Formats: sequence, structure tokens, C-alpha cells
Amino acid sequence: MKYKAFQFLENGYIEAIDQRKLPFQKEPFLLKTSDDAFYAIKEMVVRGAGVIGNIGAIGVYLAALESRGDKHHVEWQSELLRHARPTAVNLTWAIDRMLTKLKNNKNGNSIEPLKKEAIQICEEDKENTIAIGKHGFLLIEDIWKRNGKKKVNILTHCNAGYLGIVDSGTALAPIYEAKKNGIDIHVWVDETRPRNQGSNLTSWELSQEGIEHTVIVDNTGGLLLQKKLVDIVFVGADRVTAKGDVANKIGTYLKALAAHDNNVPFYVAFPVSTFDFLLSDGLSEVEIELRGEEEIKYVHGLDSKGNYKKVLVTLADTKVANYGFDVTPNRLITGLITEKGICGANEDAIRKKYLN
Ligand code: RUB
Repeated sequence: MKYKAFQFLENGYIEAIDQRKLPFQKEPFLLKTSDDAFYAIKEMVVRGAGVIGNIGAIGVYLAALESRGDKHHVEWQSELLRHARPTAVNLTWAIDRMLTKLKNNKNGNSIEPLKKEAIQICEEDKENTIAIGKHGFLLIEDIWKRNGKKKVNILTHCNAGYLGIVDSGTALAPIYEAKKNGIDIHVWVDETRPRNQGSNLTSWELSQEGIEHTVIVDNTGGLLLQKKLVDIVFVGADRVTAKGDVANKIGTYLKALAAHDNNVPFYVAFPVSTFDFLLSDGLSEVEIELRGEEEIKYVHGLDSKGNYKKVLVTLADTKVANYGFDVTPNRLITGLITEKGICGANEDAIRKKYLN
């Protein structure tokens, strides 16, 4: 099975694109053990809620591969994988699915059933993101028709494209669909400090697809929204509560506030597996990942001679705080796009659509 962010190899191992090196180098990262999968998630070799879930599931399969039939090893490694990163619910969701498969597997060898289940999870994401693209596209098409078929300007934050979820992305899926349907689009890409998923990954993806885009620093969105240079905002999600609060990359909330203040529609796109129906109030209940100081203190890139460099951008002993995610309250969100369609970000609409 071959996806844009990773592929299953003939020998049973997995090869992922090392996202830490994009857009400057496209290098493979080989996953042979469940520890490799843990490392890849923790160190953000791979990232994005969907792909974290996929690699988590693959990690459980790799644990079976290395276990010599020891079920406890698979269970132990699964618990390690579950805690590799805390905010995206897709990781724990995928691990639970794999553990259920392991528990229900009655014939001794669990390697093949677990491999099949991991592939099944990836295939479902693939189908779901195609559907998300089609639903979200209707919103872009509507704006395009209403503005006299002029260019549609879209703002996005972080990377919720095919590097984040196989194989069409979530926030970027409607954009890919619009391009396919010949609609003139332009994407404002938030740089997304500190790890620059926007300037490094989203801009790389959009370049690969030939989609016009402009990278902006994270504080620019407010001005663009005030000046009516943005028609619609699409972001992804790491965890969505039963009342529609959304945890996503740090800075998402500020974009939602600015969009709300300027009456610009703000949509969140994600597969149903990103819902955490056990939670209600996102701000008090979602665990926000705190990451290391290095990500803020250093930036990575090429120098004028084209050499890859890591550069300190603050005094080495300066205190920094690196919150990875924030929570956008449902009142700021125009709608939620999943594979099942679009609904309001409120408890009633969500219950009606997903829990009945
Ligand atoms: C990624 C991020 C993405 C969501 C949705 O954060 O916040 O917007 O995970 O991703 P990080 P997707 O880079 O820290 O993992 O829709 O691609 O699953």
C-alpha cells in the first residue's frame, strides 16, 4: 500500500517521508520496529492527527512482528505508542482499534490480522478525505459563483494536507478538489511557528500540486481578514469535543477570532475519528501538548550557500513556553466538515448528525 506520506514495503516494513527535512530534502525514514514508530511520532518525523493515528496503528503491527508471539509485548508497546503525543485523539483511537483486533484474534498469529487492520485504517482515511474534499468544495464553489467567478482566497493554518492525513488531507482537501474542478484559487499559508508546518510543508504540498499560494507570518491573518482579502478559512483538527470545541495547532484560535470579527466563514475539516464524544468543554478538558524549548529557540533552514543550518534566534538561557495547540470555542466556528457532510459546531447539531 502506497500513500503520499508513507508506504508499506514488500518486506513488511514501512517507509515514511521524513517531514523534518522538507522542503529542502525529501528523505525516507524506515520503520522496522514499534520503537521506530514511537520515535517517528514523538520526534515529528511524521505528524498531523491522521498520520499519527496511522503510524500508531502500524506501530502496533510492528510490535506483533517483533514479538515472537508474545501478546504482552504488543500490549506494552501499544501503551507506549498511545502516549507518544497527547493532543490528537486519532492516535489513541487507532491504538484502541488495533488492541480490539488483537483481543478478538482467535488464531495464534496476530501479525497478518494487525497488518490488515492498520491498512484498513489508512484506507478509511483515504476514502474519508476524498469525501471531506467534496463537501468542502461546495463551499468554495458557492463563493466563486457569488463573486462572479473571480479568484477565491482561502486562509489555512499549519499543515492539514496529505502529509498530515492520507491521502487528500482535511483542510486542503476542498482546495485540491477546487483545483481539480478548474476554480481559480489562492491560498494564504500561515507560516505556523515554531515548527513552520505552513512554510515548510503546506507550501511544499501546494507547490507540488501547482496551486497558487502565499506564505505569511502568523500575525498577518488579522489584517488580511480586515481588508477582505480572505473569503473563507479552512483548518484541520486534532480533537473535537461533543459540543464542537476544536483543538488544533497553536494560533488557530486567534484566526477564528479575527474571522468572526470580520464575518468571514471559518470551517474545520476532519474525519469523524477526530471527535472525542467523551469531552464537552475543550478548554478545560483537552490536554494541550507542551513541547521542548529548542523548537522556539532555534530555526532551521538553508544559508545563502545552500547549506542546511540550525540557528539560535534568542538568548540561549531565555525562558520560553512552547504550547503546541489551542482550543477554538464552538461559537467562533461556522461549520464542521467531515466525511458525513457539514454541520453546525454545536451540541444539538452534532448529536443529531453523529450520535443518533
Ligand atoms: C498538526 C495540526 C493539524 C491537525 C489536523 O499539528 O495541528 O492541523 O493535526 O491534521 P502537528 P490532519 O504538526 O503538531 O502534528 O487533518 O492532517 O489530520
